[in-house]
Amino acid sequence: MNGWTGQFLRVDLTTQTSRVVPFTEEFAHTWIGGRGFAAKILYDELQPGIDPLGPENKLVVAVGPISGIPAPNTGKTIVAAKSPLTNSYGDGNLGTRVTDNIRKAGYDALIVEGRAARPTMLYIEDERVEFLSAEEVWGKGTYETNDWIYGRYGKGVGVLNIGQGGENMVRYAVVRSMEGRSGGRPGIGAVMGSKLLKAIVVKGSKPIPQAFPAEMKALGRDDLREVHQMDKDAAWSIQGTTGVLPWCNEVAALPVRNFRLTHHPEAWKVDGERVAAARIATYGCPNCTMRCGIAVPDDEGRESELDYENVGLLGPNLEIFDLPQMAALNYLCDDYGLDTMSAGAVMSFYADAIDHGAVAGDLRFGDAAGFKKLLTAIAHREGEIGNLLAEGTQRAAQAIGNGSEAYAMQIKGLEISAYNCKFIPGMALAFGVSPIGAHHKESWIITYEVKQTPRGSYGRDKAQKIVDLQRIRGGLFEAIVTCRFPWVELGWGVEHYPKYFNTITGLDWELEDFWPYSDRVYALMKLFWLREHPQTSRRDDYPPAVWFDPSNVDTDGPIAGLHLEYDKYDELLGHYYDIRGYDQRGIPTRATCERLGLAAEVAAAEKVARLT
Ligand code: PTT
Ligand code: SF4
Repeated sequence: MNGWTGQFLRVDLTTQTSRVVPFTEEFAHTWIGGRGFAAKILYDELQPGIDPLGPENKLVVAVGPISGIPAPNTGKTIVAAKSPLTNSYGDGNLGTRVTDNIRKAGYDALIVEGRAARPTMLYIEDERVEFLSAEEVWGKGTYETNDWIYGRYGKGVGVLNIGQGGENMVRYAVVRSMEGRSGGRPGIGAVMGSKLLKAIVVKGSKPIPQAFPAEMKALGRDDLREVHQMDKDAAWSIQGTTGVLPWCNEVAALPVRNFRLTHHPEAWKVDGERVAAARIATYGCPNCTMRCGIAVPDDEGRESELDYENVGLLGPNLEIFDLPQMAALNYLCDDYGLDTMSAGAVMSFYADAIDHGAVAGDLRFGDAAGFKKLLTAIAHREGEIGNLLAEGTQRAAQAIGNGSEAYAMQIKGLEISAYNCKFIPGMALAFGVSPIGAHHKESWIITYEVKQTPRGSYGRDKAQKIVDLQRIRGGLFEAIVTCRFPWVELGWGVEHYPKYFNTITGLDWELEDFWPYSDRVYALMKLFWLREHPQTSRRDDYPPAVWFDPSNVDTDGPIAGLHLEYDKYDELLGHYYDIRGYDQRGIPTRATCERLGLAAEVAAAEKVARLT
């Protein structure tokens, strides 16, 4: 089968056994790879209601047909499981040398089941699968663990590992790879920890099956060169994603003080220019010339790799405007293997709850030393507060009560990315309808909305734009599994990707042929949600109450006095459901599911939940 190895590797940590599972061409063409494979496997194999941190949960590591092929930015891999934060399908996409190694080892996905009896490192080299002791690095951070693995196997192997956050099952622990990549915001690192799986190491030696390898080699080489030139012209990788911060500040979209404020006069102190000036190293994923991982020294001189999301949520949102201090929080998240975004959001929520008198405490916004101590307590689940905040913002707010749910900045259990949507209705909706919780990755409509439309409008065009972007971002890129940044940041045409896909698989797909696939996988993620949350309503697709609150409006700047409106948001949500063919609870109708080839999946959902 060209383009796919045609095989998964199923590994059982409880019995320390493994077996190769073949899949059909029809399966490959229906689910393509990456997120499609992961969502389908988890939907079929997990019983509804299982504990995401129990041995019944499964970890899926999946690549797509383009992953690992020398072409622009193809070094990405999906890590997925039932999320401990959302209790539904969760995944993340990280740059790693696992990507090409797993395909060269002969697999398109790993399915890891059960729970090891003691801390374990899984070693996979082609057909060889070993269950090795990881006791020596259990309790250690991700940097030391990574070095320990490189010391044994060299730097060419693919590594996925967790830190103390994952070991202690902090619900927003991530999976780490290479020197600075992280993925799996919805707690995929915690799932690894629950299985006592400290690391996965993959090494492969076989060629990746391709229909036209010589043509792909030439195409990939030429396109890598072109993207590199575009990147140099745009000077994009000098600031990486941190370059967007001044714009967010200027248009009042920055999260400041637990999203209370939307801009701050000191924000420039942690912006892209300051990050570029402090840069001491640059990192990138495999097969990437854009190299957006900009590292700066933290307050102890340690390399800390920054992105806009990390800066936004660990800097302004905690009112920390000192770059080395903020970089120290980022470094700790990376070493403990905690999601920077959720960690920043949960700490800002706690400081806000203290501020409001909802809970007693002496932590204040701006107290970098206090936040550092708190992060360490969270990663180790130390003390009542460390343990509580390790549960994530939604659960912490439920425990604290006293009205704190209104400013718990999460949707469906996942903390909101660093875009303050107090008066950006389309982006608020994009967060609201993201099937994995409030992640910007599914549909980043904010620039279209702020630059090209009346910002406060709630027109159907915005719902349509969200669907269009979801099809490309959450659909196409997460299925073929490549980085979307050449397209997002440099304008590298999305039509290049079917070209790679066809050269590798020998198929003849147009761009539009990917949309039914994208719609299928979005509908499946929603059915997953429904099976786990049978009482779901459209309220699950709403952002936090503070964005609608007239007493929470800005008093100055471009959106002074403005806020979201419930009835208009609800109408926009209705448009989204309508375009997608979902009912008014936000669930795909039976007719929609059947049209997308999901008849069996709907039947499975109907066993536990009512469809219209
Ligand atoms: C991603 C999320 C993001 S999205 C960021 S910054 W971004 C945060 N990065 C973290 C980090 O770093 N350390 C840490 N301990 N936690 C972190 N949490 C946050 O995780 C990432 C890049 C980025 S940087 C983005 S937008 C793009 N995301 C892509 C995507 O989702 N799909 C895709 N096909 N291509 C993408 N390209 C870009 O990749 P999650 P990475 Mg990450 C240190 O994984 O779970 O999706 O969360 O993967 O390899 O580090 O690349 O301004
Ligand atoms: Fe990785 Fe950044 Fe390159 Fe994308 S642009 S592949 S995230 S280094």
